Amino acid sequence: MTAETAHPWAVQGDDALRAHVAEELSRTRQRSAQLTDAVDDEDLERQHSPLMSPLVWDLAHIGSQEELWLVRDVGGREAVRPDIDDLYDAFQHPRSDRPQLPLLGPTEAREYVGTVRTKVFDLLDGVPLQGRRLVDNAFAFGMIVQHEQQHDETMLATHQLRRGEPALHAEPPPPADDRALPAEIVVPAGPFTMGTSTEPWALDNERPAHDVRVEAFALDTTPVTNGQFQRFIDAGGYRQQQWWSPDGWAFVQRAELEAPRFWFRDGDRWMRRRFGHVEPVPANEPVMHVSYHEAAAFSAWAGKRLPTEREWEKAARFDPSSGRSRRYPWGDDDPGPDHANLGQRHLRPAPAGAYPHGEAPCGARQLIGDVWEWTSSDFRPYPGFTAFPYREYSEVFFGPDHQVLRGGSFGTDRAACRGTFRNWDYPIRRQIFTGFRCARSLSRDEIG
Ligand code: AVJ
Ligand code: FE
Repeated sequence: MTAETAHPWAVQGDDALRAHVAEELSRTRQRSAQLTDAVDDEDLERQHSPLMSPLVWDLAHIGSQEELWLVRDVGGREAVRPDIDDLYDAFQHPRSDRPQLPLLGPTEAREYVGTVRTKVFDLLDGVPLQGRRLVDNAFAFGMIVQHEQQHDETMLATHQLRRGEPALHAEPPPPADDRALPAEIVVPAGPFTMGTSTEPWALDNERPAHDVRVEAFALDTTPVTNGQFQRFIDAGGYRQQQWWSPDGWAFVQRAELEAPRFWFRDGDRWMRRRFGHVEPVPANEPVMHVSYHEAAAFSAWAGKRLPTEREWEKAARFDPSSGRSRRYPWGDDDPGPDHANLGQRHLRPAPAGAYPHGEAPCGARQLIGDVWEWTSSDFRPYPGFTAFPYREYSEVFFGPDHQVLRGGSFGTDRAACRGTFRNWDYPIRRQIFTGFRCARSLSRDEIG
């Protein structure tokens, strides 16, 4: 029998649910507007990296998905722009080709997303939120909020790739707690409930809840820092084949890697470019912009390994006092500013050891927010998985090509992140806000 904490939807009653949807849609649109208003039209249409779409593509794609699911499907309304469905179908055109398409310009794209949103607010008043799986608990609206937030994080990654003066601004994150933390914590062996069958806006790949057994393991209390990663660089780790998998070694040779992306040397110190600022690499901040291969090589060099996805989720959700899995490391409350660094509130990860109120029962910190964390697991369906509402969200990505990322980054919104949330990417990707922490299997003596 699976054991999730009972977490009734904080929003109770039909009117409150509609109000919550409206609030989440508006809050999210403000972020999309901020990301796209921060630069001029030319910048919006330019491709800042072949890895990314022009920002103006992301903006109209956000509107296109909202039109497809909310205006047409949920609302049963007439199509707004059926002529542009193909342009904004991510499966029709690879990111690198998107600048060549006859895309909507910045003014047209803004008008389009505004028109769609007006129709959505209009239909939100009257549409039934029950009786059909797509609308139960306003799921389709939650899916569209998350979709827009995911593209906002993608646009934030485009901002990081963009050259030029800083265009975005935010307060610095909170400092590390001054109490000394142990380097690693231990999670005892035993079963726990992974995934969810109760979280209303959880996406298909997080479902259903199922019990898995996890052997005892040790996990780093915090993500690996820049200072720790620099010791690997200084020790020659990028040039020593013994730490790398065959694929990792081939990649590091071919791409001639010698440090995380956006780092460069200035005399004998490491500098980095961060949203247009050039600054010394801060030693106590979680490392980011490393590929899975670099994370795995560091772990091997440190005598450790990356956690499996199961281990990561058990550390983040399992509450030994109740035997249940919770929504977040701190419990079942929605993330607040004291729990985790999310939502682009800050434009960088907080130092390792920050967010004492976000600590998990096992003692691990910063599992949610700051940096995505590579796991050693590839992206697979849970037992009992069914694609919903479309195969192209998760199912077509299952298999050995994608590695699972957990926990969200400073650029992930709270609506698009929870203890069960699964992200994935190719193991060579470095432009995303991704770091890692190490794990270790325990020897028989340590288990006692
Ligand atoms: C879940 C972040 C891998 O951005 O590629 C966006 C989410 N799916 N539009 C991505 C997504 C369709 C997806 N990730
Ligand atoms: Fe999308």
